[in-house]
Amino acid sequence: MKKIALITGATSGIGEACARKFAHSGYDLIITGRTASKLEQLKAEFEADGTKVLTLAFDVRNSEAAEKAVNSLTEEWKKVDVLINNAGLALGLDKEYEGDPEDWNTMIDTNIKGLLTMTRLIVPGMVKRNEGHVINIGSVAGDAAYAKGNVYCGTKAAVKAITDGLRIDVAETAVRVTNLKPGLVETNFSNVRFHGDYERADSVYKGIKPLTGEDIADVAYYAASAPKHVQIAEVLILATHQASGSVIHREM
Ligand code: NDP
Ligand code: 8X3
Repeated sequence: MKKIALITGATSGIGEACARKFAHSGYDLIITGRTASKLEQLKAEFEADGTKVLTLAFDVRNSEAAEKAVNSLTEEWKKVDVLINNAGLALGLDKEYEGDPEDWNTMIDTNIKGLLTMTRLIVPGMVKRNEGHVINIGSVAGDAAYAKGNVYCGTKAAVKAITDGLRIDVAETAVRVTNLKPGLVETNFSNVRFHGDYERADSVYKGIKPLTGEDIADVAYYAASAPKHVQIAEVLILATHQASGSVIHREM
């Protein structure tokens, strides 16, 4: 059996690009997300190239569904070498005192609690086997808040602290822990953030060449394939004309 990568939120954007990168680089895959049809489409694509693929369709906010999905894996498939905690989203861009509490709950439940659920399910096996790698998709948004980013930025600041905490807690093992912090990546992210307002979503990437999911997948794979004694603890990946969460040079 080849190495196994489990990728949450593999149906789109960064997660889909990571799935493609790891499949083409010799990993077998467990791909997850809520959109079962897209998971099946990716499975067919990767299997045609000789990759073994399992699909697990569940909502990462539902810890019971996540546990059931992971428990359905055979002992062989439970030996996950790389966990990419990628499933996540931003909802809304509003002043904190005007934001929608339902959006806040969804972001907190997905970006923080969903990531913790998957960590709790997969990392004990890594610790027991004394091998494995957790790659959490944080964000430049977790380094410093930007205008109207409040709760989303808060969830990614939490990802930073939770990733650092895990790295401390597995320091006596050979398990590695990475926080990948992208800046602007053109995916479905802004369509989701603006609840399907595609024009507003497009404006996020106006006047700047944004990163692609593939750019982030390349860095994730680099971290996973570094020599065993090398732990890529944290990487901030920005488009060339982005300097921080709030400093973006646009050519208009
Ligand atoms: P996309 O919207 O393209 O992809 C998001 C993925 O997350 C989808 O596969 C979606 O799958 C999955 N997802 C969302 N909610 C849930 C849920 N409740 N349960 C299971 N899966 C879920 O966005 P990106 O690829 O850009 O985002 C991926 C990660 O990267 C997120 O954590 C995001 O915060 C982070 N990020 C994005 C940046 C960007 O500029 N795009 C920059 C920095 C970080 P499905 O709908 O099938 O459930
Ligand atoms: C996504 C990047 O800057 O839109 O985390 O928050 S940003």
